[in-house]
Amino acid sequence: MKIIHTPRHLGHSGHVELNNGQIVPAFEKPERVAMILDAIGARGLGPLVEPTAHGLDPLLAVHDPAYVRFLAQAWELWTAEGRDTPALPSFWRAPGMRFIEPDAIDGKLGHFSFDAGCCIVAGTWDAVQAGADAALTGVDLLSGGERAAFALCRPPGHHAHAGTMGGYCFINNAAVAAQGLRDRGAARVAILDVDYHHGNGTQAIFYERGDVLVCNIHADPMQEFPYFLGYADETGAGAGEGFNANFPLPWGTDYEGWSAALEAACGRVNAFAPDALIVSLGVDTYKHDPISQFRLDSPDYVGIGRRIAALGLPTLFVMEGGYAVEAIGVNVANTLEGFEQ
Ligand code: SP5
Ligand code: ZN
Repeated sequence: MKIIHTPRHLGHSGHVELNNGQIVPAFEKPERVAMILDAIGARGLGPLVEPTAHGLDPLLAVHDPAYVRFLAQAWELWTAEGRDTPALPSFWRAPGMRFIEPDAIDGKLGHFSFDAGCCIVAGTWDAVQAGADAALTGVDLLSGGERAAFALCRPPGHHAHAGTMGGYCFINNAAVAAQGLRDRGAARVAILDVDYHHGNGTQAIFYERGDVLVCNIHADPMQEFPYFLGYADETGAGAGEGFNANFPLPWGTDYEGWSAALEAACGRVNAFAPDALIVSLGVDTYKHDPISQFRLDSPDYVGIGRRIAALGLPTLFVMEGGYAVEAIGVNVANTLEGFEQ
């Protein structure tokens, strides 16, 4: 299958995050993509193709205009204050405070974020746009009749809401792609999110819609980030009632427990009979992931790919998380190989 990649992700580098009460180098770093490319090359997967530019309209189809404007201007506004350090939010509103976009960049950073996981540097916005273009190029490939494609997006996207960044995510690439497929004529699109963390942004964007089914398999938010969304009783609302499915699992879950949830999620996808499938592919379910607590092993990803292939749907894989750099390439390549077997 075609792998959509551009080196423009390299602009999002040298950033930091707040972890265990300390500012540390970000876990979400450029080496992740280098390792995936190495493994893809070693297996003869591919070919690699460059994303084509799709502009801002497809982003604005799922994101708020004020948020996209903020992302485009943030670095300029931050450096205008005389700073050259990475821009990290550290002020947020509490319930009872006003939902307002301040003029000050520090206020804007808080207004448009839900954690200190999204750090902005000079090349962040260009990398983010390139990632969204990769997802949209995947949409083009599926619309053109390809059975599958892999958008090697970096930074990831599934934590980003319509107007909020968080969890290393700025633009929700999977949501942009799902809407892109709808706009290209797909009546129903399913999103299967297998990242270790709940895809809160994707869920929120489609929560009141019946045309996009969102299924999430993830660490129980009672124990794990993003904490405030991803519970089993979140089933959709309004026209979207019944079109959101969460499968929260406890810390320590191994492939036996995880694959049972995958089976249930695949049942939901099948029943929905979508025209296309988007897989939010995170491999932070891996047993040695530095920030995660599941116990999947590298060979398990072959089984994941094979089970997803058995759905028999045009499938766009969109890269999300995975922070065990030494194994991320093997785990992603195993998934894609399992799919193609
Ligand atoms: C796309 C994606 O996978 N984003 C993940 C963002 C996770 N950010 C918060 C993680 C909190 C982890 N706490 C780890 C404690 C390690 N001792
Ligand atoms: Zn994750």
